[in-house]
Amino acid sequence: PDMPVRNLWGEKEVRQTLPERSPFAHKGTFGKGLVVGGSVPMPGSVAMTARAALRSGAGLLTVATTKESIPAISPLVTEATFVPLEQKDGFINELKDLDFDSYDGVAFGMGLGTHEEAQQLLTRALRSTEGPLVIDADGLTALVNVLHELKERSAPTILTPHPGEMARLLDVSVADLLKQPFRYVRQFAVENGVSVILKGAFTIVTDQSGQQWVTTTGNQALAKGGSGDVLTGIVLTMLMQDQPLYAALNNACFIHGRAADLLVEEKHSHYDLLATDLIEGIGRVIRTRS
Ligand code: NPW
Ligand code: AMP
Ligand code: MG
Repeated sequence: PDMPVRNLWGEKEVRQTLPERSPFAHKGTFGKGLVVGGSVPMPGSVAMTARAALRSGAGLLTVATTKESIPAISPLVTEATFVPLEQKDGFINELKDLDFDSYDGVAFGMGLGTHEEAQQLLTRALRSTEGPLVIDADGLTALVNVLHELKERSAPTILTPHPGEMARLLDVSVADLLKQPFRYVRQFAVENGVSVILKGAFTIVTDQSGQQWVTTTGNQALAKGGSGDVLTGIVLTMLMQDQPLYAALNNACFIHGRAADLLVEEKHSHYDLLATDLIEGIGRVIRTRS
């Protein structure tokens, strides 16, 4: 829209950057990821993020969520381990025992809720995470009030807003944002020292230096609850692989969108494809890198 699209991220770029895996690798090689979020009303959100992270190749994956949600989530993600957190009214209300430091990457905010405590939880995550931190969903809602914390971080921070969430961060209307998405997001990313994945029919990746790329994979089958939670899991794992940050973000968007495209070609429709089907399509994209 407001910028000529020069940096399209496609198959060629994926092949050049997504690393082959060493036959001598061990699970530590591929990253220890942490997913923080989920609640009694939204257990599926983190289940999808965690499972997508595992299907994308995370070595180890931990979910920190309310104690009460674990029985609902754990059967959906057998391979993950759990940190049970204290809850109030079904939502996480403290992160006391959580050691952010012992992970290679953290994803924060899916299904977290928009209760008063969410802001303090986010602040703790921003201050304690010394590796890459991905903030999504309700984490982005909480971020609106603590934006000043972003500049204090030395490790990469990655935001994954849909246009509604991005507009809230910018304090502009969705209509205004979508008139000039490249300009708005570039300015925000550079000013706050973050990378941003602005999701939509075309997804725009912006790194903290203001460089921008576009992925055109994906289709209207993704316009359903849960699609974004899956993307966050893929992003988390890609960030823990041996590739530059911008490649990790773009490869995640490519894999997510292409999985939806292949599933619609091969066995689903725009109507019936579910976010969980998408998770099972990740492998097909990574296997052929196309
Ligand atoms: P509308 O509705 O079109 O007027 P919210 P959320 C707007 C969890 N989930 N272009 C939209 O506008 C998430 O993880 C849990 C333009 C509305 O104003 C979160 O924790 C699931 N506008 C939580 O739910 C599965 C757009 O943004 C606002 C837009 C809330 O997340 C589902 C909506 O944003 C879900 O992922 C677009 N493309 N997209 C589970 N199974 O547990 C959205 N908007 O209020 O932050 O709500 O995104 O649904
Ligand atoms: P969220 O709103 O957080 O669940 O994220 C929705 C995900 O689905 C993002 O990755 C979007 O890019 C993707 N998506 C939604 N609608 C479309 C569409 N019409 N075409 C392509 N991708 C879409
Ligand atoms: Mg979302």
